[in-house]
Amino acid sequence: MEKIIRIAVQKSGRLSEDSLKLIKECGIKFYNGTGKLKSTSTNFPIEFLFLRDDDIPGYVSDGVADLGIVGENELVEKNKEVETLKKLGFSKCRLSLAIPKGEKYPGIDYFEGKNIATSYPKILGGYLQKKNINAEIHEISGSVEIAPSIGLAEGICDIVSSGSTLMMNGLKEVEEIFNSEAVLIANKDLADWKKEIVEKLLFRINAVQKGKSNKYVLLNAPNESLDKIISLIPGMRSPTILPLAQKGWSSVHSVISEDQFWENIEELRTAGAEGILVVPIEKMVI
Ligand code: PRT
Ligand code: ZN
Repeated sequence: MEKIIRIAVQKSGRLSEDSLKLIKECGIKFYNGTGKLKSTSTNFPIEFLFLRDDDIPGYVSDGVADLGIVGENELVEKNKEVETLKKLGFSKCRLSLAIPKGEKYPGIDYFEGKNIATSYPKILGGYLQKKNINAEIHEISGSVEIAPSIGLAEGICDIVSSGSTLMMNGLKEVEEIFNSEAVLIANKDLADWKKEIVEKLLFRINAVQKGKSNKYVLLNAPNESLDKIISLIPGMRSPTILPLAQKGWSSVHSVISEDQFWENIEELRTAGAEGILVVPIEKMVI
């Protein structure tokens, strides 16, 4: 038998594009024709299953797929036994309670004895129990936002990203109950040879993620301020210093996290840095 692992990714929806982008950035090539439900990589021992996101936690816990990429909201709601290997940083959203805009909201007690429509009965049920609120959970599978206006429920609990869907439906967000992003999940009983392939994949994902959160910085500086500048952008081991054609000046090359770059930019300029270039990094292995 050929030794390949299987990963379940969403076929089409909010997770698909970023999931496949991450895999491509890891240098993994595959054919993804429309309507295809399965595909094998041509340069990495991995096979893709394209599924509805609702089915991904179950396929991974049953071992039909070894890995999966799914939103934490779906994972927790489905309550399947899997291992979460890594947060992937995309498809960020929150699960929130919302009520009609015109209603006064005194606090979570508002929901006592009320009807709440949601596609996430488990997460909502757990939250209400923790808050000691007795409410009726009305499970529906879609278009949750219209439930109050058609008299189906007094409030809703749904995924919010920008908030514009709530606004368009005359609702306001009153409690954030769960934060979610895409995660890489794995079956709990992977064979050792599968774990080795998963490790290789994780190594690549880490290199891509590190690269994304860091930038390559090049700048020119007068030699007398080099010590100060090196202390501001110390880089991985230490920065590269190259002499400029103009005497008394050097070019400094280093790596810095994007956040730190913005924090240090003023100090760099005060120290005499000029001609500062910030360049994206594709992959980073330290
Ligand atoms: O067909 P399949 O079952 O695979 O897909 P799906 O329709 O169930 O899910 P899909 O593709 O809509 O979302 C997949 C995952 O993306 C979700 O499980 C979340 O983890 C994540 N995600 C991120 C979102 C959103 N952002 C999001 N905005 N999922 C849904 N929404 C919807 C939300 O339901 C609401 O209708 O967008 C609306 C709110 O968006 P805003 O920007 O108006 O607030
Ligand atoms: Zn779904």
